[in-house]
Amino acid sequence: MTQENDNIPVTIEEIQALRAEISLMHESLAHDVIGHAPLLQKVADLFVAKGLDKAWVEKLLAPLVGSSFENDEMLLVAYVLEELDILLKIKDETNVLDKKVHIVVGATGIGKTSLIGKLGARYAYFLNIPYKVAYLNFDRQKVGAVEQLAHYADAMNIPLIVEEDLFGEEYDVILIDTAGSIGKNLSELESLIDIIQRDTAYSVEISLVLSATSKARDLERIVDGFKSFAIDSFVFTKLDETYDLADMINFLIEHNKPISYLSTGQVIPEDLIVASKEYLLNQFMNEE
Ligand SMILES: Nc1nc2c(ncn2[C@@H]2O[C@H](COP(=O)(O)OP(=O)(O)OP(=O)(O)O)[C@@H](O)[C@H]2O)c(=O)[nH]1
Ligand SMILES: [Mg+2]
Repeated sequence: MTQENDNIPVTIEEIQALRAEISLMHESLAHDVIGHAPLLQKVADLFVAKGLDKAWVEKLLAPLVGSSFENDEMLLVAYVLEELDILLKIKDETNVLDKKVHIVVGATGIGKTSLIGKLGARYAYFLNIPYKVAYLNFDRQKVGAVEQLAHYADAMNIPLIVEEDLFGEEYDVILIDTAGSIGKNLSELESLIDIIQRDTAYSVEISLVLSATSKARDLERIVDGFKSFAIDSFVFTKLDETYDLADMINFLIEHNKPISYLSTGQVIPEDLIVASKEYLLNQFMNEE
């Protein structure tokens, strides 16, 4: 290589292409290495059969060839679980010391309004401190959308407020329900968020609701559809409808964002749990 060549500026695209190439080489190397270590191969196969991303598992296990772990199956399984435990992020249920507006977004029929119903009851009645909670409906498209939330509001004695009430700052937690197909209301919701942040004392938290029954590519498509929002946490619903949490776990690892709640059924307010690594990993390992 001449001196001149050394000075040619490298573009971002070239660096990205090199990275991708190195990553591919790394993957195939990991695959070869594991292929020569029967027990590592067995443990890799176990997790791949459970649905974890093959390249991810192989890259994780390959460096253990020749280590003291190599001949201990239980240790190898524990090692992968430990890594998952590190990578999964949980959003602690914050003490609502500051006033909070919690906006729930997500695809149609995923369980947003049910979640709002459950969260309202939780904050108002089931925590150490009874928070002053209100519901607000931002679903301007679906006929009957207000009625569903109004029904929960009625049943749980939680007020259903309108946007102007945000300025009264009377509540600790305001839960905002949105339309599944935010579509043309996207900019309206964005400007509501701006107004809340600028003109009220509330902080804004946004959760993207996803279904544990959705396939990997659906999850990607949905998260992409909501990328203009600063998503604070994911909520997964319909955990009662599937035993296979692999797509969800791969997704959480890939996106490196915390999960806050899990919805485990249709019963309001009971079928809601605060997300935990123990629960997710137990479910993942004990699928049947
Ligand atoms: N099995 C199961 N069903 C659920 C769960 N959460 C919600 N559902 C059901 O899913 C259906 C849709 O729930 P909604 O809460 O109305 O969903 P949504 O996202 O508000 O729907 P849109 O407003 O139409 O976008 C209802 O029949 C709920 O009872 C869950 O965790 N498990
Ligand atoms: Mg709804």
